[in-house]
Amino acid sequence: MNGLILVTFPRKVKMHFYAGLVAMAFFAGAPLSYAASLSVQVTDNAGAPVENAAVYAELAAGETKQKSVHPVEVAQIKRQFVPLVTVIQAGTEVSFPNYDSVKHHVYSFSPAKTFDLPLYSGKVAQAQLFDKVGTVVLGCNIHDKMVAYVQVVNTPFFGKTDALGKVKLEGMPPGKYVLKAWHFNLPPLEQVVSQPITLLDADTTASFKINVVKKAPDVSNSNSYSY
Ligand SMILES: [Cu+2]
Repeated sequence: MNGLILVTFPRKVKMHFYAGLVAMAFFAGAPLSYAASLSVQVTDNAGAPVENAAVYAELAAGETKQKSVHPVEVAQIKRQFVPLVTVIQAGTEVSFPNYDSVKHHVYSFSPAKTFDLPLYSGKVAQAQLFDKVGTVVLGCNIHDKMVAYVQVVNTPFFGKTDALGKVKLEGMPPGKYVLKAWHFNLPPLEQVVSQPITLLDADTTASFKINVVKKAPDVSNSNSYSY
């Protein structure tokens, strides 16, 4: 209803009304159709940007009804999983197409999703439904160095940081959230860090400084087979 009123105001006037109406609607608990965004910066303790952090905002009041469960792919290219990190909402199907000439055998022992796709080529492996929240670590039985991560979250508002440690979550209704960040190089018992955040307008920013342990780049290939 408020949205219909807003479109009739000139832009500058609209901005002032917008903030007020958003706050009113937010505190009245009215359904909202506004789309705010949240820009998040993730750095390590030294201030360096952290890439491939999963960042997601859960509504503080509980589960959102919105869904973002478009099927995604974790491919195998040149004996690596691509991408290294995937963030999805619970209920998403993930397929594992193999673009290599060698076969792969993709598996996970993680409680959030345990599965096994015996040796295959091409796109024949059946898509898997990821319906539980948690971290899923993917491996390949043939190539020990292959690893990838799927962070399954309980919200449609998610993303992962780029090389500058930045990510923008969009299409969010104003409200109270718990903003979370996950990274595979965080110590095992603190892999998810969180902070409360309130979205009242379109330009909210937040930052995380996380305690990642940088692993040395692994250039050795001695454990992988050549078939
Ligand atoms: Cu493999």
